[in-house]
Formats: sequence, C-alpha cells, structure tokens
Amino acid sequence: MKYHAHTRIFVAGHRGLVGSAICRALEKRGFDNLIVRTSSELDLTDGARVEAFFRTEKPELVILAAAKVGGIQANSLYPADFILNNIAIESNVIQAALRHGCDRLLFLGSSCIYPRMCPQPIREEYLLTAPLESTNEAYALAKIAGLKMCEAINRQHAKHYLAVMPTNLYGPGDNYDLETSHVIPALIRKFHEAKTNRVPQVVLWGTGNPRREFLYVDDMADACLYLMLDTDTCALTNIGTGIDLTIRETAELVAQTVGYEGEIVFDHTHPDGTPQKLLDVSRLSSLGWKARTSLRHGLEMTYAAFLKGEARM
Ligand code: GFB
Repeated sequence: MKYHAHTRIFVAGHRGLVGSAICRALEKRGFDNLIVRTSSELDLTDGARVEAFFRTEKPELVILAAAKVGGIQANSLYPADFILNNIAIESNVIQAALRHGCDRLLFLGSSCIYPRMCPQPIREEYLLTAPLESTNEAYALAKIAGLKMCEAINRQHAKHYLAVMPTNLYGPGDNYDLETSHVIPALIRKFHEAKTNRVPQVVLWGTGNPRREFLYVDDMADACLYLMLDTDTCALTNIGTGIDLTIRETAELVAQTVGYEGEIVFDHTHPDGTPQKLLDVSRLSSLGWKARTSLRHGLEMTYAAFLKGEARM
C-alpha cells in the first residue's frame, strides 16, 4: 500500500452517515491524520473557501462523502437544493483536489443514478441508457455529473479518481427526521414511538411493494477503503449486498427488531419511487469484496444505537 498512517486524508462530510463510518474505518486501519471540517467551518458550496482550504491543508487523499441527501419526500420537495448544492460541492472539491495534485479521490454516488426501469440486477453499464426516476431526478443528475467529472479528469489528467455507487444505506448516525429521512430510520422511529406510546397502528408511505436493497454503513465504509486503498481501480463500481426485499418485508423485519406488534398500514397517497433497484455486485466481488453484515444484525445494531440516543432527532 502506498499510503501510510500519517497520510493526510480529507474526509468531506465526516458528520454524515457515510462520512462518520469512513472516519471510524480509517481510524481502525491506523490512519491518524484525518482532516475534517464541519459545514459551518467550511462551506463546500463556496469555491473560494474550498480552494483556500486545499492550499493550506494539502490533503493527499480526498473522500467526498459530503452531499445534500434525503429520502423520497425530501428529494421530491427540494429538487433545486439537491441539484444546485450537490453540483457545487462536487465541482469545488474535485477541482481543488485536481489543482492541488491529489492523485486519488473517492466520490460517493448513489444507486438512483441508474434508469428507473432498469433490467435487474443493475450493472454499471446501464448508466444513461433510459430516463431516471422522477422523485429523485435532480439528485441523480448531480451524482451523474460528479462521476463524469471523475471519469473526465482520469482521462485528461491521468488521475485515479474513483466513483462508487452504494445501494440504500442505513446504520448508526442516520437522520431520523420523519419528513426528510430514508425509509429505515423512519421505520425505526415510527415503530419505536408506537411501541412506547402503545399506538395500535403505524402508517407507512406508498404501497409497500417496491423492492429495496440495504447495506449496513460500516460495510459500505469497509468497501470504500478496500477499493480506494487496496486496489487501484478507477472503474465505476456498485456497492451492495446483491439481495433485496419489499418495503412491506422490510417493515416487518424492523417491527420485529423494535418489538412492535401492532398493525402496519400503507398510505397509497405517498409515492413508491422506483419499483426496484437491486445492484449487480459482480464487479465488486471480482475485485475481492463482499458484504458481511446481515440485514437482521445490522438493524439490531442500528436500533441499539438509536436507543443510546445517537439519533439526530
Ligand atoms: O428510503 P426512501 O425514502 O427512498 O424510500 P428511495 C424507500 C421506499 O420506502 C419508498 C417507502 O417506496 C417509500 O415510499 N416508505 C414507506 C417510506 N414508509 C416510509 C417512510 O415513513 N419514510 C420514507 N422515507 N419512506 C431515495 C432517493 O429513494 O433513496 C435518493 O430519493 C437516494 O435519491 C436514496 O437514492 C438512497 O429508496 O425511494
């Protein structure tokens, strides 16, 4: 490995679900020179400040986990924020990394970059072959722009910028705001509050029929470091488990984890989003990585963290 314990690594978005897991994983691997900034210390949408930060700190490796993210409702309600903030963050950080000589950068995308009606499981080659899902088109376009920036820089400047596309993530440190969260933290909170307050029924969104694949965030962080540090791949790579289930099945599993025994009903006035997005993980497997944490065990660890009050409520 050409990196050592004191390599200067900038983790953008270190307080988020993914960024915090990546910091934990880097520390576990013995890296002791992580450079982090909160959004109030460094606004990544401000190009001049990002440039000044790179000039002073000179990171050798960059992990771009900072992004405006949210669940289906936040994506539908705030598309302008999703496209504008994300393109600004990507453009500023990736350009500054290039300008200041970083050879290796990791860009975090999302499985929603693929077409809505994709053949399943989704292979990396299906990118840009058909229209996107409308509930998250703005976010997906921003993420596609980011991965294309990496590809273009690799081609023109012979760098090794790597874009990875994770499936839906969950784990400790998630956002539990019911208006903006993803489905797993929403289910944990809804079932926990219903159990605590003895409410006989919990209302979930959509039909319960869409299928989703969920990856525990510490597995995701492990995959990211493996690809970035232990391989020199620059190929767009899906990160997932290769297993999906319906939202109804997911809800039943979360209810069991939380110990909620009431009724689960679905409010069909809320959108389902894309019907299925199961990633094909054969490229990742052929590079030598496989997810380890079962959904049941991951949910138990996430609920334990929620109970400890780790949630940002
Ligand atoms: O996780 P989620 O918000 O986003 O929703 P997406 C997944 C599915 O769970 C949808 C259903 O079919 C929702 O209708 N669902 C049921 C709920 N009850 C709830 C609830 O209480 N809260 C939430 N949030 N969902 C996002 C994209 O898509 O996934 C992003 O919008 C990104 O761009 C992210 O790709 C990973 O899986 O539909």
